[in-house]
Amino acid sequence: MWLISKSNLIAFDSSSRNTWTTAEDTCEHFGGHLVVIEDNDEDSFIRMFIERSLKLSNYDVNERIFHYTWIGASDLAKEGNWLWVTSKPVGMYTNWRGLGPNNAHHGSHTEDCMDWSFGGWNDNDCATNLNFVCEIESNGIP
Ligand SMILES: [Ca+2]
Ligand SMILES: [Ca+2]
Repeated sequence: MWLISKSNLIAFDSSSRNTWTTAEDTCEHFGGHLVVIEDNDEDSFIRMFIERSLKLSNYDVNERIFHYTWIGASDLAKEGNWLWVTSKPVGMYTNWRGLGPNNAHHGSHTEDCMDWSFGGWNDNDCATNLNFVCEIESNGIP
């Protein structure tokens, strides 16, 4: 499913789950990147977009609070230093859920990749297979 947001294209495929790095590679394959959310308007748009996509695919929206989706930020380069895939720092606008990133350990992994849910953003294990949202900026469309 593709939608226009502020002249950018947004895509979400509820049937496809990947690790964060594979998700980013997939978005780049289409000339974009994992979605970057820089203000409340964009966050609201993504919420509406994911909700609509899930409904179209008959996902049980009652379970939506548990539905985590990769978006384009990580602290892979330096722990605690959250950057969007566009290299801009995360910080002007944030919507962390709970107390924010906790870098919780799952086995040998830490949490360095950002997921989005209806409850807000979270740091998650980058190797987790999640749905993801791509964004193609309008100047990236051939
Ligand atoms: Ca981390
Ligand atoms: Ca976490």
